[in-house]
Amino acid sequence: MYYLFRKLFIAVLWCCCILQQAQAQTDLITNVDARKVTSLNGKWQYIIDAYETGFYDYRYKERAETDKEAYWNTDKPANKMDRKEHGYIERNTLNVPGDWNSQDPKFLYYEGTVWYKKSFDYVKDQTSNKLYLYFGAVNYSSHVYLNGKKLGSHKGGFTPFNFEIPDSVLKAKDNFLVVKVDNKRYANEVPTLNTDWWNYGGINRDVKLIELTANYISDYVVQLQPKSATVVQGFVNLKGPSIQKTVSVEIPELKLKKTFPISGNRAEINFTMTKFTPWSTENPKLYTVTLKTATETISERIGFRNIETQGPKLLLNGKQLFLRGISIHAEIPQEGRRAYSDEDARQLLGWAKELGCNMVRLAHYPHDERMTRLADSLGLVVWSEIPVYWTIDFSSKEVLQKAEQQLADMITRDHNRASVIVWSVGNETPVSTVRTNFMHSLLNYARKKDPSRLVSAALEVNYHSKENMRSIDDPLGEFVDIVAFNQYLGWYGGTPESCRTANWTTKYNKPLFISETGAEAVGGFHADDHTLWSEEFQEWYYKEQVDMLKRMPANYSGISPWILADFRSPRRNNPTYQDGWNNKGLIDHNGNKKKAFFILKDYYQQMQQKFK
Ligand code: GCB
Repeated sequence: MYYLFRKLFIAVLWCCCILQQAQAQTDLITNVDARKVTSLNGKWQYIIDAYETGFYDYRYKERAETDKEAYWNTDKPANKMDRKEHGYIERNTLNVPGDWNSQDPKFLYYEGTVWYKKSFDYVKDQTSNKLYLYFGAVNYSSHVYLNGKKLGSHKGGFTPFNFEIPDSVLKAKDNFLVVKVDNKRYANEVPTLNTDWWNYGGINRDVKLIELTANYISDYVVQLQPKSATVVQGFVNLKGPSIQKTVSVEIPELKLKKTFPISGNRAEINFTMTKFTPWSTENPKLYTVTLKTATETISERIGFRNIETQGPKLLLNGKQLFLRGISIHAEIPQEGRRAYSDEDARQLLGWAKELGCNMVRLAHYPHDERMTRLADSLGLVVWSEIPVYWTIDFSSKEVLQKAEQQLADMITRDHNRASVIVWSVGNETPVSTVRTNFMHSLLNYARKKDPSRLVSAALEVNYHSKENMRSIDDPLGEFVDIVAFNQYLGWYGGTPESCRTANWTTKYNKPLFISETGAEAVGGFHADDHTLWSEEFQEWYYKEQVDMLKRMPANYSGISPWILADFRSPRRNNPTYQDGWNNKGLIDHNGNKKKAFFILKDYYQQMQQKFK
């Protein structure tokens, strides 16, 4: 009997944990900038804590909340005899947002714990209002404390999260906010130990306080129903005591106002829009959409468009779309750092526009929200991805849950962005039954959460020496909407001439997309085109690739070469030509365009004419 009770007790506890996790997930507040926001960006003081002394005691036991040696507790000695072995000081500050690696040479290769501290004053407008602390992204895991109390913890380096600040914890003056940030890599995390990008640690995106009314809109979708050109379908989710009866959706430019009943803190949205201009890459029309409840009004600019596939064709608003893309890392090459600002987004997407792109692949993880918002207004369609990269532990349920969480948060943050057309669940994952099941679950998860967009993943190519045939027959192709693959013919294997005789095929009657191709070149290094690492070699590689594209199967629907700009990578250790950089960029460390940039630009001009 005792054992039965014990089992029952454990089962109940487990259920509570699951419920709590689900709660944390649905809690993500969207369209944060339309709320009452106070930025906590700026200088934060820090402590480097390689041994995690602030978190574990000398027996390596997690410190109690009240432990005065814990780094979330005050660093001020109470009196002359109070021994303090930690302290935050003006001399040690980091900019937030921003990775730590690029801010001081001592951090360049650092992987471990850094404690961040910020003081702030805050008085709410109304005592009944709720206050949240919002992080755009912290890489990788974080524990957040305010005035010595733990607000929560989070894992995942590229997705937003928020914690409520209870009234009992908030002070009017001098709040002591501490965040433990740890970017150590682990085999059972997402991404895993091995990637081809710099593991930039830190509070890499904006930090905000968000004040909301007691009952507030946490999330909503106002988007065209799949396959419909006129029906808007969606929902509004509210949080807090269920006091609201209705929510209205207004689009003043269309003189449209619809009211929907709220039941159980949720309203289902459904209405028809006739005379409106759909969002497209040529005309990225956005409308101001306003949501109103009795206590809250929030607006944002939203575009309405339809994306679908019909057999081998990709259609935007019913018209065939050819993707003139480029892959992008969230990195500013001239400074070798993570991108985090409006100016950064303008630089990266501005370069993509100069190249003649109508599409960007935001690799290999969700980028800053600024990127998808700017893509909305520039008319760039977006492929958005989670860092399920290479050799994730596909056998682990726990890893699958972590990947799902990142997928859910990426979708929730951006599901009103017209620009985002594809949710990608990963990149170059090695074929096996466990991996296919894992990836298939993620595809299903994304589809269920957002039926209005396409799902995909970047796959690998199978080489058959007979007839020099390269085929895309990864079993995951069965479950994706777009069959995407990476190929480096002429760089990893063969010379660019190999492109002339290569044949391509796929068994899937779906749009075929080349999610990567590329070769390295050191910006400013000139030689003949048969000299590896020279701009001329990279130019030749692109010429041969472009010629080969003419012989792609009929379902070939676009390409996003690797990559817009050079980026740091610890895997790249040729001391003469790499020195810690992957130089496949079409733009170099100084922001200069390499010769290959113009080959791709020419190709895109031709393709734009062809698909007019
Ligand atoms: C790939 C990966 C990408 C790498 C690239 C390379 O296939 O998807 O993350 O950076 O190749 O440069 O090798």
